[in-house]
Amino acid sequence: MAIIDLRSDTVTRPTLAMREAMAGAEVGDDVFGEDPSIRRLEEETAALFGHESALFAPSGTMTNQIAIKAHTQPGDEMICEETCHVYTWEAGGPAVLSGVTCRTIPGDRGVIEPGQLLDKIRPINDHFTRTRLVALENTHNRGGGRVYPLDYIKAIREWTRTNSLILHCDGARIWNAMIATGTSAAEYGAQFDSLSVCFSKGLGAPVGSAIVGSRDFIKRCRKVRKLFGGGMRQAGFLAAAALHGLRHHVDRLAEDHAHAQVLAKTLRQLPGVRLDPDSVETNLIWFRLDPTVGSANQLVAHLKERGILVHQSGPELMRVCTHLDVSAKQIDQACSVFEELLGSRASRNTIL
Ligand code: TLP
Repeated sequence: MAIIDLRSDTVTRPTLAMREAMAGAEVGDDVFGEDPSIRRLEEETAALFGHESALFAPSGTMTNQIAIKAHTQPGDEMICEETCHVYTWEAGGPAVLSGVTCRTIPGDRGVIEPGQLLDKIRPINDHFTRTRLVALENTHNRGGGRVYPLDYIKAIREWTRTNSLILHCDGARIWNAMIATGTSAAEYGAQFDSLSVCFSKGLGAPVGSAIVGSRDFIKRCRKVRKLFGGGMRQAGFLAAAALHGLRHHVDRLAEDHAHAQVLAKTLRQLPGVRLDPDSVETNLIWFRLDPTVGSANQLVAHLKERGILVHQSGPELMRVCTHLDVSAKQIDQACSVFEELLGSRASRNTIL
């Protein structure tokens, strides 16, 4: 049975063309700064976002945490949205790795309104931490792949600048935001001191992320990457895959977004299913199952028996994600299975 894996866009396997690019990659020792493929990827990524420099690293978690450490001193505070990845899903990285406290703010589908920030800077006083950094996530994972509105980002940028704070973007899926809105990488890049961007999600590379920022900042990041054990040697094979994704897989994200709309339309119509949030802007759909219909455990197990994998988060909450390895035909198949399992009682073949 062919598996339709909707758990995450991290599950994609390299395409044939990507594998060919990997096989032909020129490589060297990147800890010595001698891997030509990594240097090319770093230069191209930095230029795309209009920044001076970039640094390749094994994961988005590592690039976010390197950026936080390079921007802060122990005892500093970072402001972020309460369900964001850097705070919720990175194993307490800011506290463990950087000695940084997080001041979390409730968002609307992951988005903090600029006005919510105005009273959040701690006064300079012996009692308080130093407010140092603000981190935004675009698109926002738990916010249902919501795109951060550009006018909000600009207003927050203005406020951080006026108050000498640093603004970081967790742009693991910034490519999806670019395609959903037509905003260029350079326009997003201009709003932030640093961005973490992932090649191993929508762009389909097997491994790898980059931090983008000023030359001085990236120099500090390089040292932190070494400290975190993220210095790789002949990793140009991975950079070649990332570069292939960057050059060939950005525009096609529109397909993933269209597929997500098809899935969302089906899920919305099913009794007992509630999208959370209801709006779907890119490739992520979070949804809840009413416990009177069945548990997420049961649904996940029934879907798995039929070859459909979804991500589960707790007793009611699940996520499906569209990506390069799921075709339009497979999306239709997945919709049919959801309908078979959860459609109106009259037409339902299986009761959870
Ligand atoms: N997110 C993963 C899981 O950790 C939840 C996923 O399947 O979505 N920022 C954001 C916004 C992310 O969603 C992720 C991955 C990361 C950073 C971390 O990237 P990796 O997995 O490369 O460390």
